[in-house]
Amino acid sequence: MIPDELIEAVGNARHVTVLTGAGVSAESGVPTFREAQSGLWARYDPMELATPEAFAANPRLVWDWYRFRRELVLGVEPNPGHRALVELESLLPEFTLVTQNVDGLHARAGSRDVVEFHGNLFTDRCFAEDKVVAGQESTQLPFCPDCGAPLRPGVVWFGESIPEAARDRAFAAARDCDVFFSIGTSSLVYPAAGLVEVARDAEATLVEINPEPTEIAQTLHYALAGASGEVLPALVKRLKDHRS
Ligand code: BJW
Repeated sequence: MIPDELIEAVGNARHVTVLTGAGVSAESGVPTFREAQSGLWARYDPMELATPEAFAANPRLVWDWYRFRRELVLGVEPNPGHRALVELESLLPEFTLVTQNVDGLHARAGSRDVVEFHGNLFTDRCFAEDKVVAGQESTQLPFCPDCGAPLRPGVVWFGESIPEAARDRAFAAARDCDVFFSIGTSSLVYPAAGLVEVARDAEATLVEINPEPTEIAQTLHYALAGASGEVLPALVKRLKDHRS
């Protein structure tokens, strides 16, 4: 299932860059962004809740959704895919992990330096001044202690810019790598979906891991059709066998 040539390419790589998406957390029990929501949230489309317009129109609804998700994530654990990425990092000279996920599960698994492209579910930001503020858990609508404006979750919504430091690091890592992995993402949301094109221009080996090959799969060097919690541990094992 994993070709020898790919193991050689990863084994000989100077710098590997990995982009992860919601699929990597699916096996922990965190629903992906584009699968239908269940229970209380079944009638809401995440694409319509994750916008500044939705927050301005109904902050209570949007906060209820994010508080529900905070609780959900606090009740789950990193899975073998997250843990395999920690091990992969330790086997390579240079490794950059960029995630679109806001759930913090890579860090909880032990990844030391995660580029959080779409922010973090557990931080709060001031809706007026856009700065991160120490949030306080509350059932009320939280307000900025400095200016009194509403606080909002510290994530990146549609139509908003990617935090500059994360964007710069992610694009530099895509430009600099010799193997680029796109794992558990539908590759539909930009600018994250543009990283693979930057890596292509840099002549990196391009790899996707996804049980449902995406629209870009055919344009990549390798599309490994499977769950990240199965394919990544197998890849790490093959890499270690190859080295011994
Ligand atoms: C498994 C699995 C298993 C299942 N193992 N895999 C250029 C062209 C067109 C549009 C744009 C463009 N540039 C910008 C835009 C607009 C917009 C955009 O991209 N829209 C598209 C929908 C077309 N982008 C933006 O607005 C961005 N801002 C920006 O560019 O600012 C400047 C600008 C603004 C306006 C116009 C032009 C420029 C910001 C994007 C922010 C995205 N934010 C969200 C919400 C975060 C907060 C939250 O979580 O609530 O980020 S949206 C959502 O999508 C979330 C995710 O990080 C992101 C990506 O989703 P992901 O991770 O790919 O998840 P899914 O669910 O889509 O896919 C899961 C995959 O896993 C599937 O493929 C499964 O098969 C797979 N899977 N089980 C492995 N076990």
